[in-house]
Amino acid sequence: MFFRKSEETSEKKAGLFQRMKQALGATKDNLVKRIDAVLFSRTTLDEMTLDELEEILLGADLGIRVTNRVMEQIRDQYKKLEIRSADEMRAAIRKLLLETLETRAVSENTSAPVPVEVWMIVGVNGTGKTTTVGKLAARLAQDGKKVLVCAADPFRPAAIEQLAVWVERSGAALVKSKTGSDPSAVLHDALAAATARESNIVIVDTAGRLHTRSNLMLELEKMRRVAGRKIPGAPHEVLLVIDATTGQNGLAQAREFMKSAGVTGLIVTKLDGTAKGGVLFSICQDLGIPVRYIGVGESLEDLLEFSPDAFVDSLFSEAPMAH
Ligand SMILES: Nc1nc2c(ncn2[C@@H]2O[C@H](COP(=O)(O)OP(=O)(O)O)[C@@H](O)[C@H]2O)c(=O)[nH]1
Ligand SMILES: [Mg+2]
Repeated sequence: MFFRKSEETSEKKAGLFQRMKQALGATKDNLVKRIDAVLFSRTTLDEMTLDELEEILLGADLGIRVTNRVMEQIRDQYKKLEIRSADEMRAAIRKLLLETLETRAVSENTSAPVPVEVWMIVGVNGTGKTTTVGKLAARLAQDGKKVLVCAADPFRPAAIEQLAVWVERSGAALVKSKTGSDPSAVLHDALAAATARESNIVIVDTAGRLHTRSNLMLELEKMRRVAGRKIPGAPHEVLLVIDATTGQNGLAQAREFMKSAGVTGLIVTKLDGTAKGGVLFSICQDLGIPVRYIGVGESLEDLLEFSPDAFVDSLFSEAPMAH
């Protein structure tokens, strides 16, 4: 039994890596294949090569800050003759990009185990919060956790119906708001239900907008206070969802949430739908907190745990084709 399980695990890992690779195909074409085309199509590396590389990084939505940081170091290593070949250049870029993703964790969670963990999922409308809540519920339930989902976005009844189907299918429980009711009141009910049912984890879906942006931020703050009063240390995670297809624009919106929502981690969605997945490097560097999960499709199993190594490997793993 034990061996079977570990076999299954490594098989599962390989499957997950394949799924990530497939989802990142367009980004890979737009970033790594173009880097390879520039590096391996000529016999010498020169200033023009460096300029072209810079353009590729910008074109793949890595943003000015990441591009400048990477290119400064590449130019420096090139001048010092530490980089002398296309292979060395490719390896240096890969290493620098990996370093961009290695953000430090906000706080190492060393506190005593709590009876029930509360995770709030926040972000702009349409980024994929509700979908992600459903995926997370399924995932954590599969890991043997007793999950309760709190649907606290009062403005999207149709979305709640969809969420209800997923939550039910995954064996989790759902506490939902009545249209127009106060999200904090729903959260209050959900936390009471979680305590009564001895749930291990509550995942809270929130609204992406209320009447105004500042109203939303105030409501999120209120929800955090309500959670903290009912359960020690709650919310234990506030995960900000960012839609990769919105690029640098989505990053600007994310900064607003960073200011007041107490964000502890990131979830980057829709990486399957864009050639500009390079924005993830920019997100990591600019926001400085860890990406926890990535969304790679619209179905229940399309949420992967994020690992910097796996992400960079899935972009760079294939040897460059001869040109
Ligand atoms: N391709 C793709 N679509 C996604 C992903 N995550 C969410 N979506 C889609 O994005 C749309 C908005 O999602 P929703 O969860 O309602 O966003 P919310 O407003 O933040 O709650 C839906 O059509 C989802 O199917 C993803 O990882 N990949
Ligand atoms: Mg929603």
